[in-house]
Amino acid sequence: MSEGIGAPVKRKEDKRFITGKGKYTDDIRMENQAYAAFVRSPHAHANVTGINASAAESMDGVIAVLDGAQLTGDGIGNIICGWAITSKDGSPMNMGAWSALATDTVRYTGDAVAVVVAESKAQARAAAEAVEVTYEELPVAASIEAAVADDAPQIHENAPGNVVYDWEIGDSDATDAALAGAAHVTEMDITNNRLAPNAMETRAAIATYDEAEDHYTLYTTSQNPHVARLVLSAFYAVAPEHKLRVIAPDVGGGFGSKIYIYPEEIVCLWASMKTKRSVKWTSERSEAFLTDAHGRDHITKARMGFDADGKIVGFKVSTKANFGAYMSLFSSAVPTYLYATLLSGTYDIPNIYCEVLGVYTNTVPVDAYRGAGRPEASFVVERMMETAAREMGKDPAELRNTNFVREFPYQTQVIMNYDSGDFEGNMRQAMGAADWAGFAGRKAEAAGRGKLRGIGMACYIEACGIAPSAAVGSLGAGVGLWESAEVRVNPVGTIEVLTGSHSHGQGHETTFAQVVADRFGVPLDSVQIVHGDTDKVQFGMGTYGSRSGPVGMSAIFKALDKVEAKVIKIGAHLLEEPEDRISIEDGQVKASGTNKSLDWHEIGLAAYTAHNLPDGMEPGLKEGAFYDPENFTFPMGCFIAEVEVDPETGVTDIVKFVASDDFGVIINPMIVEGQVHGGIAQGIGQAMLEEVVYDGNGQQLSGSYMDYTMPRADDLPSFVVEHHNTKCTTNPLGVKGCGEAGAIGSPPAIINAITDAIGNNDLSMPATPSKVWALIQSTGAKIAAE
Ligand code: MCN
Repeated sequence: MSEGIGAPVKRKEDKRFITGKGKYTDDIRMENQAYAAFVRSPHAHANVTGINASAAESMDGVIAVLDGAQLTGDGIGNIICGWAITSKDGSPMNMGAWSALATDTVRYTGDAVAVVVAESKAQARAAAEAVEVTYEELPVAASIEAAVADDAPQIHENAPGNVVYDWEIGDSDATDAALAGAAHVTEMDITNNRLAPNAMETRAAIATYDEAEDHYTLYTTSQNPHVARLVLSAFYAVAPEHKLRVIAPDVGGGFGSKIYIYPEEIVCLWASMKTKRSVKWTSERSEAFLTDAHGRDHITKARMGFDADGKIVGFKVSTKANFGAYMSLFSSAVPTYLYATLLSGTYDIPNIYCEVLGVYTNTVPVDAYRGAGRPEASFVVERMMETAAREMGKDPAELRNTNFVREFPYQTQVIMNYDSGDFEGNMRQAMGAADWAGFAGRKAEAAGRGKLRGIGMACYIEACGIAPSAAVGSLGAGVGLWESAEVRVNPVGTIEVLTGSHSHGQGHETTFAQVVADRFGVPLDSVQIVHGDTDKVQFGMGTYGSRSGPVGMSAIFKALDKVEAKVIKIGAHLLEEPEDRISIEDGQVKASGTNKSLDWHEIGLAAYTAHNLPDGMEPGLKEGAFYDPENFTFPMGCFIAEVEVDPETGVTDIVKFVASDDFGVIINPMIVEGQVHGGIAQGIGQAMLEEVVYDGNGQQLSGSYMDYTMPRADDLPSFVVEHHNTKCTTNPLGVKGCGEAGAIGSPPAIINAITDAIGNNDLSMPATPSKVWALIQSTGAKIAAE
């Protein structure tokens, strides 16, 4: 079946996207719509001592100026964090209050204080500037170091020392003992730089309150509209769940940053009720830098011990994670259950211990960004492996090979249970494609041209499709992490699939349709994927953590099982043959051993005319399913980067980048390759170019594309993407997620390559030319002195 599972069909959705016909939130125009502009704090930490809106209120076009006192007065709840983490001492995490509009105190530059609703965007903005807010400035802690210092200002009253939690996993004593007896211990201080997500479409919302129906509609740039509806109604009390419709239409990328329910959506809904107007807000790019949740921002100390044969005996990690000024929706889980649980990497490590200190700072909240915790884990593990190999004089590939997990299922010391993989197979494939063996010759040739050539490897593993619901619930998650689907076969045989996953660039309209086309042998074009609307789709948990393939498609698969069972019954009845002879192939229902068959549409018609169905069968052909995974899926792979560094300037050129991934069964190889390309580009961006920088006063110095460097095509080489797949054993399709892998494996591969080239392990991300140049100077000076 050329359009089914495994076919590299072009994306169905691209017709509308590449012809400019996509319909994004900002494209929605409501009758009687007004515009919101937020009054934001210019200070990172201050008490709000007064708000004078009288000048703004009298300006042209201004409908209302609303502030935090009115918001809380109307009973709108504080913003929640959905995963409760318990500290070492058994105490719950310290949640500071976060009101969608600040009441007494602002805690980061950009914190919203008030909103102006006006007839035009320009009028709203002008009036927002005219709102006079008086502040009493407070001392600022804009970094982890500043927040944990003895004299640090207190950011939330109920979080002494700015500590959100002090969490641990693993066996500390056993790990200490293993490290004490190790033949070699590698120690590193590792920083994971802070990133801004930068989806192409900035966040936007348009909210409408229908007074006659007492009903709200919110169009929003969301990765999970059902979760948004649930949280908005259950926790923020903006509207009751059955009276709130949330629609996430076409969404131009999210990368995690559109999972959360931000203040602006809450305020637009509330303001639509207050003003009886549709209220629209579209973020400026500079507003996005200030207010979209950032990613990463860890400081880590790690020690890895080896025996005389190079076998890892223990791994001890201590991490400090920056949460920014408030706990965003998923944030607490990122440096704990999405990070520390991946610290076994692809290796059999008998003793692991990790402690994580989560801290508040006067910066925008930090939450999941492509990979969420797993890039940080993979960076720590793979930098340690490479550095250890160098220190012990071992080949980094062979050191990894000595330690690979080889038998499955494999229970790590940090919760995860890997179901499948052939880690050495991926490494050998990548080494072949990268011509690992020929590197010495290329290095010598480059040296002849005055260039420093280096090669670096990373064997990442990650966990996708976070699951099962009962397990995550026992670890503190406030939601279940299943997915739902409904498959509707229409009377004419066309098929609609309603899914709780949300596509914002991942090509679900194509790959999900391929799963259906594959099952029944129907044309891809006869299958329509419906998503992103709480009034159409029964329920859903949305898209993040590369879950839509393993979890979303598995829900569809289960619903297809039910549809198939009914089709077989109808076919058997109509063809007057036993059910065990009936099969569905190439869009036909056939009875084996006979020449009897029915076209696919004849089944649909029979189901809905209901003139001749088996006794007792309900008419119609529509089935739903909820799928709760029994385990995560564990995509893994080996990435190899080869770089040339110009010692005169510190400029690094990536000359080759090879990826060998294991994604289980692949539904659409072209879409998967695109996902890997995008992920690698983001990972290279983190490794070489991107960093959010705050100054000591909490002012963001990297708040525009003049200061924050996104990777561009000419920063990237042509990637070689290979696969060596092993089927996932815990979901019906055998699929492992692919959406984050590139961003997880590439930063360590790049930094390992650059540090190999310059002969200095002490390189932090982003590896900017000035940093690399300075290290070359200090390495050269060190060598000269020796
Ligand atoms: N797929 C496949 N075969 C597999 C695995 C996946 O054909 N073995 C297909 C899936 O059917 C889907 C796509 O690949 O069409 C990605 O699937 P999956 O890995 O399950 O990831 P999700 O669909 O859940 O997407 C989420 C993931 C994440 S977490 C981030 S962050 C990210 C990413 O996807 N954000 C993206 N890729 C992105 N791509 C775009 N363009 N924009 C974003 O915001």
